[in-house]
Amino acid sequence: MGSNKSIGRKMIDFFSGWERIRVVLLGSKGSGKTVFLTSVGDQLRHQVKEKFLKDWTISFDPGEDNKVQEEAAKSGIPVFKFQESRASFSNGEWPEKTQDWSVHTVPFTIGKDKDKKRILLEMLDLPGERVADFAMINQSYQQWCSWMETSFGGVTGFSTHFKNYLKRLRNFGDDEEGKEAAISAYKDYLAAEYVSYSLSLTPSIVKLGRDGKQRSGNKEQFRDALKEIPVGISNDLQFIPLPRESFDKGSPHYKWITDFSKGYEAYKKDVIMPIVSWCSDVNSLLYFVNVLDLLNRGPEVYNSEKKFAEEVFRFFRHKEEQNILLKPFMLIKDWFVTYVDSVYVVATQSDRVCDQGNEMIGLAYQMLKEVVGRFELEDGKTNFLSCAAVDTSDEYEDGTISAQTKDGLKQYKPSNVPQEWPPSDKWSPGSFAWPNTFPRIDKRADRPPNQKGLDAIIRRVLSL
Ligand SMILES: Nc1nc2c(ncn2[C@@H]2O[C@H](COP(=O)(O)OP(=O)(O)O)[C@@H](O)[C@H]2O)c(=O)[nH]1
Ligand SMILES: [Mg+2]
Repeated sequence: MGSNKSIGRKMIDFFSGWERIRVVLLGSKGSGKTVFLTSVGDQLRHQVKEKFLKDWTISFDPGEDNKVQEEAAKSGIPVFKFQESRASFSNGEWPEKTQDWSVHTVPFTIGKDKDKKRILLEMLDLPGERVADFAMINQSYQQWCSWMETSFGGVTGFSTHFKNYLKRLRNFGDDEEGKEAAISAYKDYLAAEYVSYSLSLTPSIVKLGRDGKQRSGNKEQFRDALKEIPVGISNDLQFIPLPRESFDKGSPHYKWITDFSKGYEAYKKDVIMPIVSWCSDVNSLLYFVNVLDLLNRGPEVYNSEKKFAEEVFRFFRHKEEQNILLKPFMLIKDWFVTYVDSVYVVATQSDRVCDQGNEMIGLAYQMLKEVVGRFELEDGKTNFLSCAAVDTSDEYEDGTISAQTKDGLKQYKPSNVPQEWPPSDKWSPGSFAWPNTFPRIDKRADRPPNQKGLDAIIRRVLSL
């Protein structure tokens, strides 16, 4: 087994008796992170040797697991509700979206001949939207404001909504009423931006809540809900971005800065730092793409997700670039960067099509090869893969599959996955359609669901 850990981490591992491996699962809502987390947890807890890591023996000790889960709960990061999620598989359902970000820790021993290791696999389920707040790392309120303005407003920024918001701010007086109006204008902006995938939807708490519970509905419903939702951790600790000119002592909004800074710092400390410090020492980044869903939804959603992925990846860098001598300078240049040592892109839900995993990988590759290429990782530290974390279908030689759909058990021929993303003028939403399928009902709790491709992913993650 390979290892590429920092000396500090090696020491911690040595004293705790565990080799800790950290993974961030990143992807937009519905890309399959929760299902993956549940299935992997189950495969490791109840290894079926012919089907999962067959040249290795995995043993799992429930008593030890209890201790580990108790420890994890103390960290302040939500603990993944494994049992609940796993139980939904048994009932032929998908896990509910009640908790959208959490850490799943699985302790196990893996061995081959005399080579045995106690591994603590820690996987963070991170909704892409939360990454919007990563720009706050190592930035003061003033620096963050200026970053927001440059990225989304001003001459260079790409959000007309943000430019609009900055313009509206000028109309508001410097009193309490003016401040309320400014916060409300920012909420209008958030609602306008809500429909697009954008890192400008920050603080992400407005959309994800504190523990990742997604607010849904259309733009109007979202704006309506925002009436009750503070922009920050509480009504007294709200903050909104202000343009650079507000930081001049003579500016009318200068006196809001003290309060907004306070709200900003509290938000950073409470909501963002626990996640970011968790992410500061990550082995692998797994980026999930729901290729089939993107094909179904058409070019507009594809483009916005692609751009979103590009923005999100800017917050991650390859660990080896972290040169200690250069670090003081890097802090200025890359204030908000998280380091990883391998990046894998995973095209999910391959069981919904028949034997077309390679086509799915091809599409994910076309979409993300440039962003992933920027990491300049060596061979083996980056890959494009596909999986069906829960394989819901049986495949037949004539290219048909049979699976449980919302209309019951159906045998059908799924559409072909194209070799390339279609050109925009020939691709409208709905030109492809793959039915949603459901897990097969199986009440046995000691047998993990069938899967495809998890083996290859986990071998890389564990450096087997
Ligand atoms: N057929 C199939 N559907 C899946 C699979 N993984 C996820 N899905 C579907 O995608 C939905 C969203 O998955 P989830 O893991 O909750 O996505 P998340 O938002 O990224 O955590 C599920 O409710 C399923 O409908 C899979 O392996 N096979
Ligand atoms: Mg989820």
